[in-house]
Amino acid sequence: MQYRDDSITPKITAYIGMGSNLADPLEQLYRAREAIAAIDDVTDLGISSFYQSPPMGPQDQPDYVNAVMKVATQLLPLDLLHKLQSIENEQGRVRGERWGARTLDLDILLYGDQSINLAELTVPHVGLAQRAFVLYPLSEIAPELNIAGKGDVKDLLKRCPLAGLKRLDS
Ligand code: A4P
Ligand code: MG
Repeated sequence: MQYRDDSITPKITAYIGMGSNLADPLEQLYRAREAIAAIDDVTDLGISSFYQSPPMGPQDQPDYVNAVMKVATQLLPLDLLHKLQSIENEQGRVRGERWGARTLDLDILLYGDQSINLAELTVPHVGLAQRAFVLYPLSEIAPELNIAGKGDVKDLLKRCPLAGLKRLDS
């Protein structure tokens, strides 16, 4: 954990992309939300509806369920990433082939308006502007969002094919 002074560190609004396609995906996402909300110094500011979509990447895997969660935090980006990776591991994430099936995937989509280019962390998340399973849930909870260098979420959404995405009844 890096040093910081809580009295001067502002709270950052971050958006976390959540995905699962194994071992009861909806249940995985419910559990993940609770685990994220329980991280010290993370406040749950809400979650989108849940969306089902066919896999992007290898096709020999089940459909995914995705959602986007909004949080406020003073955690530094890498500290937040490591907390999210611990939650993935606790929920049985096994890292196999890239874009392969997983019990839980937690991606930092946005961290305030910061651009981060580290070996371990790219923010905004690389696929953000092209993926229906990210843009639809994100636009639900942040319809007025502008993503630096990419544009308004509303406009990105208009250009993004649905690709089989369906909103699940809650
Ligand atoms: N990493 C870099 N930037 C970030 C970030 N912003 N948030 C690094 C989280 N991690 C980030 O991730 C690999 C490495 O990315 C991490 O070690 C971290 O340091 P991973 O979760 O281990 O592997 P991955 O998820 O298989 O790879 P990748 O490239 O992150 O895949 P994506 O972009 O997460 O896509 N189809 C549907 N329908 N729905 C999905 O949610 N998801 C994927 C995975 C594929 N197909 C899908 C879906
Ligand atoms: Mg990932």
